[in-house]
Amino acid sequence: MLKLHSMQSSGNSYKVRLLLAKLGRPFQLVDVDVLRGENRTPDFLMKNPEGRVPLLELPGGRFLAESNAILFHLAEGTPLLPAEAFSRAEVLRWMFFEQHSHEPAIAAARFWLKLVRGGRELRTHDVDRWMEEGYGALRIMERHLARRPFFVDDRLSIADIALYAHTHVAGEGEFDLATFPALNAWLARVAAAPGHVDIGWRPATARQMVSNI
Ligand SMILES: N[C@@H](CCC(=O)N[C@@H](CS)C(=O)NCC(=O)O)C(=O)O
Repeated sequence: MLKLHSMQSSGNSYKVRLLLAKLGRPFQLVDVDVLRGENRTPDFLMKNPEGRVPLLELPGGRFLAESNAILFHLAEGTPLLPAEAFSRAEVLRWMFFEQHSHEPAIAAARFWLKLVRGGRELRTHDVDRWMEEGYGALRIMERHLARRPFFVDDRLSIADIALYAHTHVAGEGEFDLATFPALNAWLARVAAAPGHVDIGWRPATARQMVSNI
C-alpha cells in the first residue's frame, strides 16, 4: 500500500491527501511534525534528503518528494491529468507557477504567521514581501479565472488541486480574498467537485476507498 509522510496542517501535504481521496486510492498516513523537527531525523533524511513533507513511499521502497511531482505521478492515466501534450504542459505551467510565484509567499505567510508560535516576530522583515508577492499571484489567478471555470481545459485537474491547497487557507496567512470574485467562485467550484475532502480529513486505512471521479 502507498504510504504518505505528511503533516496534517501542511498545504503541500493536503494536495496529495485530496488527490488520493478523489482517486479512491487506499494509503497509509505517516504523521511527520515538522514543527517538532521530526523531518530532520537521520531516518527521515535517508528517505528524503530535503527533509520535507509530503513524501510518497511506494511499494518496493521507492520514495517521491515534491508535492506537485507526486500529484503528476498519481494522476497519470486519470481524468485529473489530461492526455493531450499541450494540455499536460499547461498543467505543468500552473504547477510551476504555484511553486515559484504563489506558495513561497502565501504558504510562508500562513506557516510563520499562523502555525509557528512567535513566527511573526522571527520573520517581521519578510511580511511586506510575502504580501506583495502573494497578492501578485492572487491577481494573476483572478485574471485567468475571470474567463474560465478551471485552470486548464475548463475541467478540474491537478493544476487546480495544487493551487487550491494554499489558496483556500490564504486567510490564515492574512490575505484578504474579498476582492477576488472569480477566485472565490473557483474555490467554491473546487470544493463542490466529487470526492472533495477538507484539510483535516484523514483516510480510513483499513477500508478500501472508492473512486469519486
Ligand atoms: N516544494 C515542496 C515544499 C515542501 C515543504 O516546504 N514542506 C514543508 C511543510 S508544508 C516542510 O516540510 N517544511 C519543513 C522544512 O522545510 O524543514 C513541495 O511542494 O512538496
